[in-house]
Amino acid sequence: MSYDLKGKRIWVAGHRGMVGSAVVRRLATENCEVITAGRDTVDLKRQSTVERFLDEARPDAIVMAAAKVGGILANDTQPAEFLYDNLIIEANIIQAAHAADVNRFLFLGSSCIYPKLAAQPISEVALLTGPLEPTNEWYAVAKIAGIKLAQAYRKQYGRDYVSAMPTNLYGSGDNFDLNSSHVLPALIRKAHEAKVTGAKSITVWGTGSPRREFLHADDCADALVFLLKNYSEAEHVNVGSGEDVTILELTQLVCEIIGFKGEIVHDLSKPDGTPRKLMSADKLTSLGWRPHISLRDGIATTYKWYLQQL
Ligand code: GFB
Repeated sequence: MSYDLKGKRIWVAGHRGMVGSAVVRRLATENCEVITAGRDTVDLKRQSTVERFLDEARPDAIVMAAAKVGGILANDTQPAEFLYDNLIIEANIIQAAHAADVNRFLFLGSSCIYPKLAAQPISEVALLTGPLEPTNEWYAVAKIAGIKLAQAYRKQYGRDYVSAMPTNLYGSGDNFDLNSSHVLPALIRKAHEAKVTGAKSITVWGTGSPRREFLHADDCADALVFLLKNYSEAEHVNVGSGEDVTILELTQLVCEIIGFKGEIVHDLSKPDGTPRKLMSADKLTSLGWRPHISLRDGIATTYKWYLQQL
């Protein structure tokens, strides 16, 4: 399968977010026209405004990077928003895409769709084979529904809608708010602030033993454009680096890159979440894609971006 992007009009929904902005940057190197719409133009939670926008904009393809996202604490404490916002946004966009006769669609999910205790590395067929991780089951259920919506429009209407499941992402444009962020931006901020204030320690949540896989947002965007051009099957595709580290190892790496030499203290009142979620990269690798940004280089450039924002 080959989908030629040349001359195509592509709407990147969620273009202000970390992933959406990376996709816009990546698409700028293709011979296509990128369409974006701010919140003032399209409220993605209102079906009529999404329908009106797509009816006028008439893109050839859509990359759906719009979502309510957050780290383990945000997921655990705002279940209503993580479930409702994500369900309504994806339902509105996918249905309106079909209504506006948009035949190519790339839906983005997350590695948390898989069962908490799935065999590692997790392959695509593990979906819906066991109970979810409780801290993010709300988000996971919404994302599973998104995969199924894309499959349903493919099955019933022959739409060329596909889904990609990125692993834990990080990079420029990430959220560094300590209550709602994912672990990597939180650690960058904590290590930086500890270094500049001369603090003796930084505090990480949980035991430090959970393992996580990380992928830079620019690598993710590259993989997404690759899939847009080369993939057309009902089954979703994992998008990851194929390697994972413990949260303690990650903390030590961040501290080394930033130059913080103090102690690492654990806050055991905070959740660990799922023990491990390393996805199998076999499917994407066999299609011909590989990541290019190492975790060390990715953290260093993300730290640079963070410093520029201060
Ligand atoms: O990145 P994170 O928030 O999300 O946390 P999940 C990963 C691990 O890092 C957990 C630990 O074991 C956290 O306890 N951790 C240590 C920290 N220190 C910190 C800290 O300061 N901040 C944060 N945030 N974590 C999310 C899901 O799960 O992953 C979402 O909730 C989504 O639904 C996302 O799927 C990719 O990897 O646990």
